[in-house]
Amino acid sequence: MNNFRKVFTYDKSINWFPGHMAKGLRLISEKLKNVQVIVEFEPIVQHKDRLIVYNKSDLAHPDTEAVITKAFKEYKNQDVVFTNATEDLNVRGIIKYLASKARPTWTASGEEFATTVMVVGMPNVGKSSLINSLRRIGVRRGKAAPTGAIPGITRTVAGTIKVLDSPKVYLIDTPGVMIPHIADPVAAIKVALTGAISDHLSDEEVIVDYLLYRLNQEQDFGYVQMYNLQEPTDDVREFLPQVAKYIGALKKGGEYNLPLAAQFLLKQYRQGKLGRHTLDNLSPEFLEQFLTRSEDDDLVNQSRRQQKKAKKVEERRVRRFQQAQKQQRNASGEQQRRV
Ligand SMILES: Nc1nc2c(ncn2[C@@H]2O[C@H](COP(=O)(O)OP(=O)(O)OP(=O)(O)O)[C@@H](O)[C@H]2O)c(=O)[nH]1
Ligand SMILES: [Mg+2]
Repeated sequence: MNNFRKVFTYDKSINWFPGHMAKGLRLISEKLKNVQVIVEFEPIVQHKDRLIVYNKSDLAHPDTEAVITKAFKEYKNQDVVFTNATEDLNVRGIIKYLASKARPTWTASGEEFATTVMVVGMPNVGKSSLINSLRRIGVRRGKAAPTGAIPGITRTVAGTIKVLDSPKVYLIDTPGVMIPHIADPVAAIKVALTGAISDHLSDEEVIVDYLLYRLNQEQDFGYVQMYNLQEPTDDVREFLPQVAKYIGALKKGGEYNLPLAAQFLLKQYRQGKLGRHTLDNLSPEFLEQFLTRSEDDDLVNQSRRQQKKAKKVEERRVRRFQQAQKQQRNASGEQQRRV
């Protein structure tokens, strides 16, 4: 079979901006003044010394690293680090870089050389895992930041976590943040497939359909043997029952449990069991456009603007409420006088 879909069509938009994310952006913006370096997973904050990290490199297509490194060098003159936080891969270099940024600061116990670093990025990319990894390597200490396989594990911007003693390097973990509305529905599905958006917000079957589309596009047919299929398929309604059958996902009446099969597949994909894939467009044209676009409007700026607007709306609401109360009081006073 080789008449696979050439494009994936989907037009439902996903909105996900939970309260902790809005608060996270506000706190990131407030605490920025105390930070020397930003370790970031995408442009969220500008005008700071920044180190760009591509984590979960074990899950990405092996060609990704060379292509991204070259493009960042060419268009941004910026180094990029590829890490695997679960295996402490390439984290030593990050510690060295952060240590090189240390400067004298005054603390309760006198002067010390220190760097304070904020780690920012989308949900579930491995920010907290990277902090734990840096800590394992830098001070040989155990896990300090909670981690988990679903987005939204880190809920707030808490205190600093020490990852090096001399000079002192402190890290600040932050909740995953992203734009409230991704305009392109297929882009949102990609983000959901990586696990950055809660699965239930989009349809799990649609995410699996996109996964199937990508596997076929890349001619990565390992799934055929893996789940006992006869041949590749481009139809998720054919694929999911096969997977349900293979894993024995049945409902009470004996029907296939398709949502369970979908969840199973997403988990497999996110653990790299379906191969190493990069969903981003890595064409030279796209990378040039992406890396030369204006960064004037980063997420923190957007969030500041949104907060200002929300404050005005709230002030207007309170004014209207007070006016209405006053009018009511006047009216009832009038009535009483008449009585
Ligand atoms: N394969 C792989 N998994 C990773 C890597 N780094 C982290 N993970 C896993 O990815 C999941 C998310 O990790 P977290 O560190 O909680 O991610 P986060 O960015 O802090 O997420 P939020 O706090 O929700 O924004 C966890 O299940 C980690 O074990 C990596 O380099 N490779
Ligand atoms: Mg976290």
